[in-house]
Amino acid sequence: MTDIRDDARAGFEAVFGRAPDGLWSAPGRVNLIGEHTDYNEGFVLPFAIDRRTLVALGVRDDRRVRVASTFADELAEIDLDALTPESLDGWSAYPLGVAWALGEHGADLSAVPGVDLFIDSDVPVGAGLSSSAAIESAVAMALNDSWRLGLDRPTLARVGQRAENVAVGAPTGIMDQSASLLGAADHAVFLDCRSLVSELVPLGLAEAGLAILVIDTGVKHAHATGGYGERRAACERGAAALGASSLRDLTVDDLPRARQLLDDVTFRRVRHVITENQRVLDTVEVLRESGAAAIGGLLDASHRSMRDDFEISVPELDLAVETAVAAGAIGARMTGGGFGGSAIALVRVDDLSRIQVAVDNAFGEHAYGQPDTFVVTASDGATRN
Ligand code: GAF
Repeated sequence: MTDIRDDARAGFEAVFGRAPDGLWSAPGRVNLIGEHTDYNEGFVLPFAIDRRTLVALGVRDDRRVRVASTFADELAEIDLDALTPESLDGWSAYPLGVAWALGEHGADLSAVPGVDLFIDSDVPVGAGLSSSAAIESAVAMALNDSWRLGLDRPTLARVGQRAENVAVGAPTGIMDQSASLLGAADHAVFLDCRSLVSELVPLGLAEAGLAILVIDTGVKHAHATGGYGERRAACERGAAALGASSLRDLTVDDLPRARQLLDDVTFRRVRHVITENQRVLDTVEVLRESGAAAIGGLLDASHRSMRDDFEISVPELDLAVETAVAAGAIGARMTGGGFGGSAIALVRVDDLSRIQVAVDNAFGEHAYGQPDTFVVTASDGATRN
């Protein structure tokens, strides 16, 4: 089996006719708990996974930036002096948007050289595992190092988010890029999305004989269109009606008042975010005091809240979650932005194959396409390879 690093180097050489100067990589992520809380300045608990995006980079002697990848045929090309969000579209808006956003976050790009980039990835696209944040984080690290910009990882996470918000046009929060840049093996990233202070929380899965199983339903989602932005708007509307600058400022004690002041839909959106923030705090506490085997109820409650209150699940995700739990998973929930993508199940290693078979069978019985199921491990964040 060839290493994806060799593939990225070979891909660079095939397109650009020379060896790259360096190789960087950044992982996708699974969110253990804390969904749609990041843009509400709340709490999240994702971890970086062992699926990565590789960027091979070669410095040029002019100001052109050229990007090729394994997931698109065309070579995108632009002059650094012409780089604006409006000049970007398609998949290359992710990497080129990062180059633009670095300039927006204090980097002086007036004298940096152009670069050739080749991108390869084994993070599945559209599966809710943050393939886009993995591209942004890998490119941000590669350019930060090559251009000697000296930006720290939390700033690079904001650069990636800015690229996604402005160049790609998806109104997403800071969670995915933070997981990709700040993750560490066997740990989850507990991030306060208001202060951007983060802490690594040990997961201890292997020692406890546990694993996280990803169930990729194959239902594709995109956050630049549709429900994601609508949910974000509902949260902002709810916070404003309750006199709060963000839902982070509200707790479960505010729910009776929210019930009185808000229409039913907005109330349920708000209730999800408020209770989900509390579930993140509870999960961190339970992980520390009792270990991962004790967080199943919190994962299940999170899924119900997303299904019933935030309404971002789909039948395939519900089936994955229900089947996994019925077959013995300790807990399960959809992960990521929703409207498709993946569920995660916390399982005993001994139960893994039984749960995988149960999920496959259930999808077959419902005549849904076969899901892709695989174990992920918590891995290190973005790095130079
Ligand atoms: C997507 C977004 F990119 C994140 O910022 C976050 O809002 C998540 O959906 C939902 O928790 O992954």
